[in-house]
Amino acid sequence: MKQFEQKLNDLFARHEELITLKNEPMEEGNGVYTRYKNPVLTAAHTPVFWRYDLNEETNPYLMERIGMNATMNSGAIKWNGKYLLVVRVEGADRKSFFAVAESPNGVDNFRFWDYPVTMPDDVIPATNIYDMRLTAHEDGWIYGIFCAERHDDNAPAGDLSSATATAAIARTKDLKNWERLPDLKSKSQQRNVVLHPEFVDGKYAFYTRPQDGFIDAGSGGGIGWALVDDITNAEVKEEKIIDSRYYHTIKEVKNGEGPHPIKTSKGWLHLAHGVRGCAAGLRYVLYMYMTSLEDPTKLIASPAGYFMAPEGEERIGDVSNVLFSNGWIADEDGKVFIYYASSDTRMHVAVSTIDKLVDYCMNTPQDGLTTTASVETLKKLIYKNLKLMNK
Ligand code: BGC
Ligand code: BMA
Repeated sequence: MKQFEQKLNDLFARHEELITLKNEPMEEGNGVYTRYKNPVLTAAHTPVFWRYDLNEETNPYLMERIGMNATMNSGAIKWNGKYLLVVRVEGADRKSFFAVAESPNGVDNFRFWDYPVTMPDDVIPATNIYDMRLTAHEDGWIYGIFCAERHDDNAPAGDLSSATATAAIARTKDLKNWERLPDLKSKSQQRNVVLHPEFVDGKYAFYTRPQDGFIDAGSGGGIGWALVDDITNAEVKEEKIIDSRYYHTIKEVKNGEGPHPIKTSKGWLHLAHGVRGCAAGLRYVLYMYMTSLEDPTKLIASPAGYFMAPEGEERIGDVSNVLFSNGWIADEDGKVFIYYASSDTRMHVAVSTIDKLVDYCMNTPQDGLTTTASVETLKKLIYKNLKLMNK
């Protein structure tokens, strides 16, 4: 066999080995969820034919031509019996794009569809798009809400970093052909906007995240809620904060809705991210909360602290100390696949059940917001346990 052909075969064989690797649950855990051992997607999982020119005449050294940097913050949906992620793939050029990866079981064997998503532009094209939340809405469409980022042209000359964030809206029936609707109009910048799956009072309902600037949530008090009459010309008129930020918590600096909440008999189950600042930069962790079925703006459970935080290799990456999730899948049998990215670099899965997650939300003590309150909460549990242990 010619050398080029041999190298090509090796490349495909190694890739195939990587993407068909069987994933295993990790043994030790806290009982709430089970992490899986291998990341479900990394940049190396992207197809060989995205990265290499396979023609010997135009690529005699068989070198990578288009580098892929990361696979992260993915929307998720179960579709035709398959577990689909709409992945935020980031090229070596720092542009993110969406691409669908499909798995037969939700934990391994994720394979990218041949082509990335061609997302139509809004009137003012964005420079970068990322972090899609998928919602199969009761109106019959699958919506993708994502962040569209543009350079802030009001910034002083030479400032090439100031940007604006808006919530972009697109919809599809097949996850291949996307119809772009106008970006969500809002007084403030928006990131982490999510569409609620049901109509509320006959309107579309959005989880929002008002923010003063591109990075700063500032006076934006937390995760908001807004009703919208017309999805084809969506505008936030009134915004109500439903999950607030607090001093000295894991969501002191920012918080944002993850994927859309899961409907359970006890209420809407939410996964979100919380951010605090420290000497090492921003630390992103995942947390949960629940809202009422009768009034989805009413908080009914708010377990203290984080639900998941970066561990081991998860801590390290392009933006270290970050866990971020914008996708999960609740299966028919009550199992929940939580897809999360670590450090803006790779995708992982953790598995739990609706019952366990509801139990976690309802029975994890709330944050008393002071050391004194936390110690009192701890003492109550110790006292109960010691009595049980006859001590
Ligand atoms: C990045 C996002 C990040 C945002 C705020 C964007 O330019 O692409 O990953 O969340 O900035 O830091
Ligand atoms: C953002 C998010 C994510 C990202 C995180 C950390 O604000 O929207 O895109 O994972 O920062 O960089």
